[in-house]
Amino acid sequence: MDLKSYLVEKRETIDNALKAYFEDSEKGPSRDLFRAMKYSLFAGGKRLRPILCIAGAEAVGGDGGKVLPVACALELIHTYSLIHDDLPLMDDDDLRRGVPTNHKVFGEALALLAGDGLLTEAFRIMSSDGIVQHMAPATALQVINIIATAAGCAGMVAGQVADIQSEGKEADLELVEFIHRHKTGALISASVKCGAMIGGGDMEALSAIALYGDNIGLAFQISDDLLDLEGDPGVMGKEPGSDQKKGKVTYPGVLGADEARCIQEKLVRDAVTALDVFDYRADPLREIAWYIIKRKK
Ligand code: GRG
Repeated sequence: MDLKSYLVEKRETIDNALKAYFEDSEKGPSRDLFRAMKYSLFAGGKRLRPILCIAGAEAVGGDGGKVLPVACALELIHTYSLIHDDLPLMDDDDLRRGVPTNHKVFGEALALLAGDGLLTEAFRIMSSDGIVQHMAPATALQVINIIATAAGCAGMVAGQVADIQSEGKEADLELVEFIHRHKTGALISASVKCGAMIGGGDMEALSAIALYGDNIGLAFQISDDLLDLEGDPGVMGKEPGSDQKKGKVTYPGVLGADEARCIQEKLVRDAVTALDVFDYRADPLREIAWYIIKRKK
């Protein structure tokens, strides 16, 4: 399969769906808030999480179109996390996705609130009437629960706290794995899992997808560590070396780059093996797993 055209096609579908949620949003008294939300949402993200959600549904023979509201909600949650992560009180970054970070353009208060708005809007979308046209109410509830768990204090928020608290400290493999699985892996894994649930996957399919998701989630953050060490700033849209400057706990920092690459490759191999229970419809998931190793941004 041609992964590049698959990603382009899905990205366009997701972008159109996202735009529809924000139509006319800049006309009312909250226009500045919506401008700030849209600034980061449409700043050129890869849309990895929503694409994984769609590909998860397709892998189990489901209709990728039915997951679109949840796929969009995942991108809203991801974008909120980036805006907050870039704030001076957290990572204090000036550039994201190749453009000035949200607070650099809109100020800290509006950036904070734009993140809050995106997070809350995600849960509004996932709990709105339209969602049960695509899935049973019990499935919708389960999906919302999985995503809230992955994004909240048992997932991404916990990982972010551990990441901040361990800055500049000695770390071991257990700590770096905790940070990476929670900060980044949890939402990635939930994306593909929820897609497969909405797509109607049975227990065997869902446990295979869960294993795939957990492995690629961690592998993705290891690529991020490696890119920060040796990536091309022109392609990444930000300067490398920031992890080291901030004393971040990373896989290459704990194990060295070669060992980190070995672990990453094993994670991806195991992820792809977990997909053996599926036919060609899981090919996009297989290709995405290999892309995680090869990605340049
Ligand atoms: C603020 C609660 C809270 C959490 C923040 C996601 C996160 C937790 C911090 C971001 C720090 C960071 C750069 C982590 C590396 C992995 C990662 C999430 C990279 C960005 O995701 P991509 O590559 O971004 O999917 P795009 O821009 O393509 O959407």
